[in-house]
Amino acid sequence: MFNSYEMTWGDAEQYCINYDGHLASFHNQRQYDSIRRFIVSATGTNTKSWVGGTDAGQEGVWTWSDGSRFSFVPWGSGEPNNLGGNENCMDINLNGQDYVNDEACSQKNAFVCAKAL
Ligand SMILES: [Ca+2]
Ligand SMILES: [Ca+2]
Repeated sequence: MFNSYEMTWGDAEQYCINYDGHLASFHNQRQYDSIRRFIVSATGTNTKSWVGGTDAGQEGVWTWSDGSRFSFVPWGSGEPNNLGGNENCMDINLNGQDYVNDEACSQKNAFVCAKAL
């Protein structure tokens, strides 16, 4: 499910939980590509969106909010850079590009939820 209403990462995750899901995770290129295609189909463009990655628990240790194992992530060049010591949440499509970034969790973005199967 794509939601274009912009929320902080925490509010977005809570929104997804209210619909029996979590922010989306991906574990290989195919899943990553399919999330990006889904965003394009929903918005007509590569809208910057939260997904479920976070290192808020321990800096540099990334986890998925759905509890799945953290493995494949095609980070953008130089990411994650924890800019300002305060980037603990993952978004994709930075500047409309194929780019995975760590971002300040307080930023408000559109987001993608995925329902647990
Ligand atoms: Ca961080
Ligand atoms: Ca970053």
